[in-house]
Amino acid sequence: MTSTAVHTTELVVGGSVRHASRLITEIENGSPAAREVLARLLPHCGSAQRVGITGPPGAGKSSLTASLIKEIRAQGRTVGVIAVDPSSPFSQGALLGDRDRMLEAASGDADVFIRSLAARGAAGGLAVAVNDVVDVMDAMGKDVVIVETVGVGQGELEIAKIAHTVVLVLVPGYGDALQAMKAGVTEIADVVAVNKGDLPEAAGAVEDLRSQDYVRRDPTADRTWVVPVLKVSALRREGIRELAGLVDDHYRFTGDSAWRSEIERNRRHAQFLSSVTERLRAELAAIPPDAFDDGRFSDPHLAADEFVTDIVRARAHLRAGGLATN
Ligand SMILES: Nc1nc2c(ncn2[C@@H]2O[C@H](COP(=O)(O)OP(=O)(O)OP(=O)(O)O)[C@@H](O)[C@H]2O)c(=O)[nH]1
Ligand SMILES: [Mg+2]
Repeated sequence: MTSTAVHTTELVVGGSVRHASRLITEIENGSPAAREVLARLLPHCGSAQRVGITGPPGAGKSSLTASLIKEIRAQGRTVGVIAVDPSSPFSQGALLGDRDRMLEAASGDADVFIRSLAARGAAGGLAVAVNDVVDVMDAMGKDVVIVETVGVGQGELEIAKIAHTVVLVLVPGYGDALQAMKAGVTEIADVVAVNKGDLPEAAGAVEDLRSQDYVRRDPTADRTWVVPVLKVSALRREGIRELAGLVDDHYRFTGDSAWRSEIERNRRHAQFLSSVTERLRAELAAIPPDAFDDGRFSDPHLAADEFVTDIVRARAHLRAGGLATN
């Protein structure tokens, strides 16, 4: 296995789409073999600019991503795209459409690598897979890695931990929904793109959003980033260059202080937590109903308390005495 892992690592770092695709499939299936390759890929990671594209269903995230791909390629930079499928089975058809649209943008271009990831199972599991696939594309040498995810609930918060820059895509005419989306602007947006700017209601939505100054605070220095609100139209390809420019501005801004290192550290921390959560979930699922025939399940909360305390105690024990021998 190890020699295969070394070989796969070399090929992926060399940019092989075929081997990267195969590895991503293994990651999706939760294969432990993929972990060995990922460990070897890590030293090759860290140069990709990670961009998150999120927003409500149908806001035009995929259309904007397609436009951004063209813009980034025109600048001579290479792109990886991860499209995280919405979990709703009703969007199956739309997903194929998404992919086709993006593939059209990338047609025949070896420097664009697009992968869809199925939002199977728990949110934690998805976060593990998305992060790992980001690392694969980073190690392949992609200059920019874009992650498109539907901004409903968990996905929206997770993308903020993965990306350097989160673009929140909103659309005019949402009414109350737009008000609800403002929470997302406050919490995660680094750049707001009001898409479908070709529609007459767009101007009002932009004005509404601009009337409040949304800021992100640099956790490492006394400075703030004022969240820009930009009107774009993926359909007419208007405002795309400006959008790409703002994403780069934000990326540079975080690079001008210790903020960037903070972002990297927070991402690895989140990745660690979701990896632990995912593995524990699998272990716990294997506990059968007759695991405690001593009747401990008669008070499930107490049983859980004892169980968790045991794990934490074992961990503390390891930390105290096990490190030197490890
Ligand atoms: N008028 C107008 N329509 C647009 C624009 N951008 C996208 N659309 C349309 O909006 C619909 C949804 O676009 P998508 O790009 O699939 O949106 P999405 O956010 O990726 O959708 P999901 O991934 O399903 O959440 C499609 O019918 C697009 O043609 C735009 O700038 N103007
Ligand atoms: Mg989409």
